[in-house]
Amino acid sequence: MNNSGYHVAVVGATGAVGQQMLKTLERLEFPVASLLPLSSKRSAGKKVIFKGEELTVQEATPESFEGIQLALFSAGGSVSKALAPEAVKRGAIVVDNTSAFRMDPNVPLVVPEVNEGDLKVHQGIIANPNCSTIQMVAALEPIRENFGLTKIIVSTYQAVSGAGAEAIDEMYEQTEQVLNKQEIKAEILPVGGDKKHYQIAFNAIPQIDLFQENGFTFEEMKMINETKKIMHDDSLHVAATCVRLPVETGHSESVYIEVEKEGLGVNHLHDVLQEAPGLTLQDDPSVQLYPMATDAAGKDGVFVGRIRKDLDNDQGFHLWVVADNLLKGAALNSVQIAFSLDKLGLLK
Ligand code: NAP
Ligand code: 3JN
Repeated sequence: MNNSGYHVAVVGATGAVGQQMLKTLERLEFPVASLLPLSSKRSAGKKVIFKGEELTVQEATPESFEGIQLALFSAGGSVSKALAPEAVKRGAIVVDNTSAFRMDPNVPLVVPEVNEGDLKVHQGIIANPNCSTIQMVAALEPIRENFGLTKIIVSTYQAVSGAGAEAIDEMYEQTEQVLNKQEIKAEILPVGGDKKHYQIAFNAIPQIDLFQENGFTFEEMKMINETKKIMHDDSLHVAATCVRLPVETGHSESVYIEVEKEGLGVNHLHDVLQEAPGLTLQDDPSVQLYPMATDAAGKDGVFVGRIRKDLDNDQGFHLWVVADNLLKGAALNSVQIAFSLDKLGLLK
């Protein structure tokens, strides 16, 4: 394809995230010498477009990674567990978009604006955090850095595209079924592997991923554990409630925080957020300016608004944080990790 750049494989190239990975590598002009799109047997032989060229999708096998320098994985945790070590064995660096390795102490869990330095010590696999975690830590890190952070309580309003291409189809099909007064078929959401499925059209489902023994869902536990790991603070109090909404793309979050510093005003938070890389402050109630999923969809970065000081706690603040879950929440963050690896001389 090209003599300069890296030999890159995208595992899950036919999926909702994988498709965005191809587009983001192209759009941000990551140096790609060759691109290998991989999927399951089902999609082998299909075509994907990269830089105007039709590429044939191949079934992912251990041998697929011969000669690959960078492998971006987003084909589910079981695929990553089986194939990421095979890619590493063959000399590739893996950026894994699943939860398979995120909490492994030998695996850096990275949002470049927050903890790029963690990339320096790795054993071949770098983990991309959960989408809901990424946008929250990107928004809170400048506050933590400047004013300290002791507590986070977050409620999410997550788009269906976070649950994959089939969940997007299910939302549109059910919307037509409701409007046409037909029987509603629910087969995917809230989570493929659970006993019951519920209507997402015109609904809000307070379950993302499977329930854990402590009553939190796995998505909620990902936000809690990943945030502490990325911010290097086990003593940080974090609680999460994750909810699925009938929005196609763009996760929104209502975030309550408590800071260490006393006597701050909203203006102090504005000042640090305005300067922060990858963040856009959209906060002006006088002109009804605040972030919304429909505006954030298709855009890079994280949008923050509705910042209020708590009425009872001097150290408490409320924020509204929105981002495209397939871009900053997944594909863009993975490609930014790849750029960071390149910049730090860690890609061979
Ligand atoms: P999706 O639209 O359902 O796509 C799944 C992709 O994985 C497809 O390309 C599929 O290929 C491929 N795949 C499935 N089984 C495979 C196998 N055995 N070997 C190789 N490829 C296989 O799902 P998605 O929304 O893109 O999400 C994919 C994964 O990314 C999720 O499971 C999750 O782990 C991760 N993810 C992470 C975030 C985040 O928060 N950072 C957000 C969303 C997703 P076929 O076309 O052959 O089926
Ligand atoms: O539901 C969302 O909005 C985000 C979903 C992420 C997701 C979906 C299936 C499996 C993940 C993830 O990245 O945390 C996983 C997983 O790998 O555990």
